[in-house]
Amino acid sequence: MTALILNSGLGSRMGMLTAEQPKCMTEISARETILSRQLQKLADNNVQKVVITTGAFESELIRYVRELDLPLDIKFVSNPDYRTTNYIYSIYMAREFLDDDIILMHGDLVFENGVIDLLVQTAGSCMVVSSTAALPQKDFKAVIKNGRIEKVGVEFFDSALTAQPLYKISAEDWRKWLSEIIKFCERGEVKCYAEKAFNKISTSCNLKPLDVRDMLCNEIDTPEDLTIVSARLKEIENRTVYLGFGTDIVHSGHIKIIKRAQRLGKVIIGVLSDEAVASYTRVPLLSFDERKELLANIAGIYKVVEQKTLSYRNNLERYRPNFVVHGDDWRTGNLKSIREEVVEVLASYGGRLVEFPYSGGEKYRLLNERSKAEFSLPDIRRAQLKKILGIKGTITAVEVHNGLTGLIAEKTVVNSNNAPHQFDAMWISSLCDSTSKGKPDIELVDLTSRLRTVEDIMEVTTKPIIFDGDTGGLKEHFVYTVRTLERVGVSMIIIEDKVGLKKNSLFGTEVKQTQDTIENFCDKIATGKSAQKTADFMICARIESLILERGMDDAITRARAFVGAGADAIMIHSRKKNPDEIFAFAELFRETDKTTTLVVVPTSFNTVTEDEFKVRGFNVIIYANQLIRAAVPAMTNAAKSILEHRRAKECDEFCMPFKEIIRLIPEEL
Ligand code: SPV
Ligand code: MG
Repeated sequence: MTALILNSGLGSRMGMLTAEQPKCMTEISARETILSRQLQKLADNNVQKVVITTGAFESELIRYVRELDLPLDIKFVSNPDYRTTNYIYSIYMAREFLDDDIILMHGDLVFENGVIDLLVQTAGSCMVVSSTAALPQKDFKAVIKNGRIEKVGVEFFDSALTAQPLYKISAEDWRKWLSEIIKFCERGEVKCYAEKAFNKISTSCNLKPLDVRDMLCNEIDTPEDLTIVSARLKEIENRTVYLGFGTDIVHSGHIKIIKRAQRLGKVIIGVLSDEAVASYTRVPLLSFDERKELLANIAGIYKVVEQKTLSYRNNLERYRPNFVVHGDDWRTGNLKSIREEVVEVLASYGGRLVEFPYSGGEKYRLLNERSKAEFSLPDIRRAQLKKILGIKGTITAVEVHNGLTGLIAEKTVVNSNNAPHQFDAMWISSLCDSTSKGKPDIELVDLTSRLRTVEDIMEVTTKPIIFDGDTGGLKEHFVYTVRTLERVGVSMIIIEDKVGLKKNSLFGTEVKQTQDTIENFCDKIATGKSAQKTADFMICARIESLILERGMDDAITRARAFVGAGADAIMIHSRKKNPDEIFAFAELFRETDKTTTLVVVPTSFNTVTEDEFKVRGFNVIIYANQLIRAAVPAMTNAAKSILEHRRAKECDEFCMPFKEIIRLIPEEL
């Protein structure tokens, strides 16, 4: 591609401004002249070859361009007869350098980035027009028929749009136009516009109108034009562009989008808070402060601000950017409703959404996969529970008992309140692990077997794991349990203050169960805490006083003692339908302890919402058995249907097609 800039003219309508230098050297801002801006825009678009025709003040022009020292290969072509000829003759003089795709522009044209970006991206030949500008009396208009430009000139008004002398012309079309220009000049027609030659051959070319509507693209002919264009440029330079950023890996695809955004205005980056990121994907590997620092240090960023929520609304209303830039991938999927809200807020004040094709190439997919894989490493996964508790305050966990339920916990996302919502962690329940093996929940399934379940789940998931450790067994055994779980990457073990043959708590006092003494259980907790090697692993003491109807005082006394012995968290359990005793416990506990993690398993008091638990001071809400309870009736019904109909057709109606199940399963581990 070669750019041809026509700079031979006198520019006499500019008065004093062109008394000692060519018009193209007129300053349009404190930093730019018409020409320096044109050349910079070409360089930005990787157009390296430039031909400049010269005439008046030729040596000043050449010296000036050399001093600009731009990464361009510039050829100067003199039109010695510039006083008596028009630019058709300058083009004729430059003809030997013009055997390429051509960008043709007049030397007094000022345009914003969007115009040249569009021009360069457009395939084939095009000329800049505006469907929103009033038709000028004396300047160029383009006559458009069947989507093609048939005539260009000042004299056409019918079927015409305002046109600007800025073209991109394919080598093929250019050859036709240039050979007509040569014919004109060689028979002495050198005082007309080059467009007169184009009009002769236009039907054999395919010159399309490129409608830039209200974007800045104007010639400067008079000092009045200069005042108007300079003011518009100032306004354009003050435009802001907003980009929301949630990722903690900044790759070349992001840099490309940032660079494109910078061409629209000053870039404000909204760095998503840790909580906002965690709400739609996973806990970020890098904290908010680290991500902010990283982005603030990318060259040319105007401002970096915090975006506290997934919703852009607050920041858009506060900063009122002219543009929001985003990859087009959010048109579908989890962020679709966020996008719709952005469009609505932008429309309320006249902002615009600019979407670039998402750089979802294989390279970036792999990068993403790799960073996700980090979460399956024991050290990283183990630390996630404390991290996410710190970020969110209150989190949820769902029961998992094998790889498949692990994948359901990992991947199930719903859209609620305009944002994606998912579980934060997984609970490996003793009840469900035993049930899935067809065994009672009485500490019969030994640790080796339970670890097999943990391993199956870990192999295919990344979310943090909370392990149901039953009573923890003998203190001497508990030490090994803690070390093993910690080593494989489990984040928290919950042990209940019972001894002897443990039965599931949901039986309450219907079965014989014995509570451990405070002293013994404190000893077990303290021994476990001193056995662990990292600061990330958590031991939670589960209090059975309410289940065994020993009263609130006993529960509170135990809670305080267990925290004193080193427990990182307290789980209070109840099997009442009514949550009153759970709420009463939380209130009493929080009177003196504001920080210890409080865990709840709302199986029987299942009407309480997560928000209410949060308000009452709970930090971990465990849905302890719902997946297996949902699966058993579904499987039983399928079995019954096959038996009743003596075939599988009827059962298929409530079966998921295997194609869909397979989608859950990762191809590689
Ligand atoms: C489990 O899920 O195994 C539990 C919680 O221990 S509960 O069944 O409610 O006792
Ligand atoms: Mg259990």
